[in-house]
Amino acid sequence: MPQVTVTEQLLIHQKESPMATGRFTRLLNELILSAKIISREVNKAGLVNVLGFTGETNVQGEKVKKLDEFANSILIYRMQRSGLLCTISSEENADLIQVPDNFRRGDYILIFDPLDGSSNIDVNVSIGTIFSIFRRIEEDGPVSLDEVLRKGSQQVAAGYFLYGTSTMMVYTTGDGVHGFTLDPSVGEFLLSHQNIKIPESGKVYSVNEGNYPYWDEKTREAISWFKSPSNSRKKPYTGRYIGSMVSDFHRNLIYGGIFMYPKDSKDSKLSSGKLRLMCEANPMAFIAEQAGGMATDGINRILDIEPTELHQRVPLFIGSKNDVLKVQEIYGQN
Ligand code: AHM
Ligand code: MG
Repeated sequence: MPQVTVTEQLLIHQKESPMATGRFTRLLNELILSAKIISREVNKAGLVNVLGFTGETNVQGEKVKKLDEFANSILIYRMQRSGLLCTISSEENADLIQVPDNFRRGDYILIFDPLDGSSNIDVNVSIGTIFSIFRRIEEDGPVSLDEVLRKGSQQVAAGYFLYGTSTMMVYTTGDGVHGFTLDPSVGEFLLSHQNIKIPESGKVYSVNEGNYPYWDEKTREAISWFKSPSNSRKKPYTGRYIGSMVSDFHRNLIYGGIFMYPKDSKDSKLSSGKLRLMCEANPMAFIAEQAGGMATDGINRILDIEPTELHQRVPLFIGSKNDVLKVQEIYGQN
């Protein structure tokens, strides 16, 4: 059977798009190369001295793991030199990362979470890299924060790399969702999941139920619905929670289901949810919608939220359409 590499797929897509210049394809190829390097390090993490904390604290007040730092620096290093970006934003950096004057600037904006689910690194559980790409509106000049704070519906591409039992890349450019699996023997991502569609209703709910005491009544009601034998399935959903959004989302994307990270009152800093709108919720929401699913904060479509801060947090309900609609219905009731 002929096997299509991700680069071939991107080139085919590029030929079909009259606006395409090849720069976008090169940008994705730079991301792919970075992910291959990260994947290699993740795979040997237990063998060399890359596990554990660096001793530093990142912008979110979390301890930085060594692999996070490695993934972040690889992505920044390659992307700054790509000549394709005008600015970069990482979950690990407080401010925008500018392209130094001695490198060429392009017209794309890249936002990423270098290693999502990092609390799982030391225990050999799947983690991932998430990316979101916008095109610059202004023609030239320095990039302001306002140019970056845009609704997710304006993304031109989004995706993730999942470092699991295999390394996978799943992405969308607004023309469906495609999945590729890294064949380590040839070092290429090969098309393994063409035009992924999420089932309309799922059988799985994914949420950190340890937060139950900190949820409001509506949230408790919504989650209880999935566990109830009298829900629309007439039997409780199966609970699956890895604690690594890329992995939880990916499973639900393929099998159907809903991933939830509601707001809670556990920590006042996280009172509007834990996950970040721009580097986590937006790219996943773009993929979910392109696969026929939905993503909301309980009330609003994620992709319609106007960000006011780079590291803004948001409640997230994402996955199969009917499951997300159910949550919206419960939040919408008086
Ligand atoms: P991170 O980007 O610091 O890894 O945090 C995001 C992760 C998600 O992958 C996951 O869904 C969530 O945090 C898990 O949080 P919790 O441990 O509170 O359930
Ligand atoms: Mg993250």
